[in-house]
Amino acid sequence: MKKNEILNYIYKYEKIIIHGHSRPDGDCYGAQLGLKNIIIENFPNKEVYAVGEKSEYVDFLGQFDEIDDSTYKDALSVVVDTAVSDRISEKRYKLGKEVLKIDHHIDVEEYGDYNFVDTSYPAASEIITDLAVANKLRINIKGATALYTGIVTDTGRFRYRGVSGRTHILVSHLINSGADLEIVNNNLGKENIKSMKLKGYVYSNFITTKGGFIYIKMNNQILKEYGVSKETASSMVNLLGGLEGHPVWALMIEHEDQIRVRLRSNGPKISDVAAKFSGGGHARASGATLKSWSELDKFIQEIEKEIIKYKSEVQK
Ligand SMILES: [Mn+2]
Repeated sequence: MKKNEILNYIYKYEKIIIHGHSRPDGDCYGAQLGLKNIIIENFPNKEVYAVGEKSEYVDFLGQFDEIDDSTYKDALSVVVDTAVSDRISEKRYKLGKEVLKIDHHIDVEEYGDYNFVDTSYPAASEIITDLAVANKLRINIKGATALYTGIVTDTGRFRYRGVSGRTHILVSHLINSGADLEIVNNNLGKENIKSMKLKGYVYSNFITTKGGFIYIKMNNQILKEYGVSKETASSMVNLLGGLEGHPVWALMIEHEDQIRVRLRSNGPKISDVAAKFSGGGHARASGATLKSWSELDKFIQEIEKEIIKYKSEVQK
């Protein structure tokens, strides 16, 4: 589906319900609440809701709506920032008359009746912003602040590949529309004593391998001791990025019956390894799952192979 067709479905429906993924991040909130506010601002006669799980981290952008099953009657279900249907946080999206997927992750499942996927966008929020700007739709302050937050968080504050001239042009529209940079910066940069102490733990207990992989293991006991949620702990993965000679890093959290791995890289492609371990994602930012710690050695071997491959390619 072409980008300029997306809005036709929004035009067609009087009721639109916007969904995201479970354990939502800044981009998920940004794209959902950004789109919701664009619809409110430009189509005041339409009914629009954003639904899903709450995230403390980006709760400052606004709250999700509570709706009954009956609300889905004749509604368009939009799903943003979610590659696979398993990850859609509100399973009732299926109750909508039709489903429209808008995403920037590698296209592995066309779960929508209409699917727009473009991996050249570093954030789903950038797609939504582009839609608004290209179609001359107004973006209110709430919407602009949400979309700006989505782009800032998914690009690691404009540092990752994928950030382009387009990103900055669209962000300039968001700033001109009143995006509150200070509120975003203050909220994203909030530090509490628990997470600051946990950073100390990460910096003192990481493990490095000969092959250039660096990781930290966390279990329930550690999370309890530091009084942080799995979500907060997971957000620390990038503390391990940038160590000289270690282009791949990970944060591993023990869950009841599995270990969830957040995997990052500043060179080697890691998404294939992630896919071998029940995960996937972007070439340099992926997630994986280990059934138990006994799989860790195998996992490390696979990562180290990718590092070797990358080093030999770079030398060419
Ligand atoms: Mn995203």
